[in-house]
Formats: sequence, structure tokens, C-alpha cells
Amino acid sequence: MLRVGVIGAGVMGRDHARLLSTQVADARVTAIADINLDGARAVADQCGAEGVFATGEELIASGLVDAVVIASPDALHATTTLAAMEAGLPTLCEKPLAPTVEEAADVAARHAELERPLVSVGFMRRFDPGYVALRKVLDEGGSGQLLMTHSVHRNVEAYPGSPSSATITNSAVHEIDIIPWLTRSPITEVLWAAGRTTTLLAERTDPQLLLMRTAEGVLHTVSVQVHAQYGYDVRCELVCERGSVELPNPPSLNDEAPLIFNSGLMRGAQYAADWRPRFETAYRRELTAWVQASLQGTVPAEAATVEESLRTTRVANALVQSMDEGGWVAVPAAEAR
Ligand code: ISE
Repeated sequence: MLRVGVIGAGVMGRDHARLLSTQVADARVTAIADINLDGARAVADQCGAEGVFATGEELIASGLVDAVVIASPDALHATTTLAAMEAGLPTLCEKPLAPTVEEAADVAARHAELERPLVSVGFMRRFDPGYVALRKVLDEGGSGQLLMTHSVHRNVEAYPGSPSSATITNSAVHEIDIIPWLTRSPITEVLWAAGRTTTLLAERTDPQLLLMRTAEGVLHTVSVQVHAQYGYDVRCELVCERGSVELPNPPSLNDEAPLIFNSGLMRGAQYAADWRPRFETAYRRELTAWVQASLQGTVPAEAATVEESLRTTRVANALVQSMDEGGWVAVPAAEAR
């Protein structure tokens, strides 16, 4: 049995605690940390955790946990991951590993010095049955060579107060992770563009268009809109020489067949309100693989590594540079900070 501490009792911390305590074998949530102690206590009560702490560092030092899930705000991921690594605890850090290259590179450098890997990063799309099936199509090559991909990533409402760059570092990082994973090829060059922006959001340009090129010259388009109002909508299409393959849209929620509703002279299907129901299977599989790997003293083979997540932050940074300065930006090589 793995005693898990969940750091951060916001949207994702609560959901990880729920999944770990109800749907993941061999795990028990024993402690919750959040600066909002009442919030932490409420989650602890729901999942039967005995420890409640104001900070991740206190939870890590409590002796109540064998492993931690980090779901605090993005800016705290790197410092908390470093603290967990120092305590020798297997760690699943929510994406991104860090919003800045400096912090991500620091974690990667210290992680490389450990005797065995301890940290995985929660890019859960790698566990989504749809993305897994797309990768298999490319591996098997039945549709011919990949020529281009088109992705759409839309949220109902933006987190309030975040700048335009957060659309890349917090949301589009999923595409930045999944495209090299699907194509088994690194992103080498990126371009940011936008046109008319929504009047419903003052602080961000929304939507944004990202173009990314992978090493073999394949072009990838990503349309990200974090304040799209109508539903949580994630799409991906592979354009190949002999046909195109795409994720079902809208996808089936919770493994059930999608329903098409005909009523009131309209035909329609249901969208999720956010990523939790859309990626519930992925989160469950990710946590299950992480618990089993942690019990065996290793990290799940399928999960994003610290090195891959450093690369993802480098690509995100290059896109923010393209946003600020215009034009294509080459993604710096691995050694450069
Ligand atoms: C959120 O943090 C997630 O990870 C969701 O998957 C993503 O769709 C959303 O844009 C992020 O804010």
C-alpha cells in the first residue's frame, strides 16, 4: 500500500485525491497540504486522510507519506518537486514541471544526479485511449507518412488574471508534450500568431494560433482558446498521405458511447465543462501506473520524464518569445539554458 500525500487542494488536487481514494488500487491518501487549511481539511475528510498541512514542505517532512502528487499552482511546482526529491519521495508533479526554463533545468540537473528516477510529470494525455490509438496508427504506418497535424484546445473559461503567455505555459503545454510523443520527433521551430481577440477577456489574447515544426519537417497547427464559453473541446487530426485520422469529437465521456441528442429541431452532442471528465480515464490510468511504479521503486515508462518536460518548457518559452518578438523561433538545443 502506497501512502500518498496530495499537495494542493484546488481543482486538480481534489480530483487526484478523489481518484486515488476511490479508483486506484494499492494507494491510500494519507495527507493533504494547502495554504487554505479549511480547503485541505475538507479534501482530507472526503478521502480519510489523517494529515492536514499548510505547505508541501511540512507534508513532505511529516513521515505520513511514501510518495506525493504535486497539484499546487504552476509557479510552485519546481520548488516543491525539489523538496520531494531531497526527501527521496516518488513524485507525480502536475504539468508543467515549471513555467520557466531556469527552474525546469534546475530540477532536471538535480534529478539526473539521483541514483534512480523519482519524478514523473502529469501530462495525462499520454494515457488517454484516443491519443494512444493515434500513436499506434503512426507507428503502424497504415495511413502512410504523416504530413501535418491539426489540434484544437478550448476551455470554457480562462483562469482569471493570467497573461497571454499562460495560454502557452499552462494550456498549450499539453500539445507541446503530446506532439513529439505522438510523432516520436522533437519540436525544433515555433511561430505564434493571433488576430482579432475576444472582448470577453481583458488580460489575454484569445484565441491564439501556434505553428510548430518537428525535426523531420512536419508542420503542426494548434488553435488554443481558453475562454471559449461553449464547452471543453480537445481535438487532434493526423493528416497522412493516404488519409486522415482524428479523435472522436465530441469524445465519449467516461468510456460511454457518445450520445447525439435530437430535440427541439436541433441535433447535438454533449461537451464536458472542463478536462476532468474528458480525461478521467487518462488520469485514472496515469495514477494507477504511477502508484504501481512507485511501489516497485521506479517511474512509469509511459509518463513524461523530467527531461522531456524540460524540453516542453523550452518549446513553450520559444513560443512566448515568438509572441513577444514575432517570427519563427528555433527551439534551443538541450544543453542551452
Ligand atoms: C489545465 O491546467 C489543464 O491541464 C487542462 O488540461 C487544460 O485544458 C487547461 O487549459 C489548463 O488550464
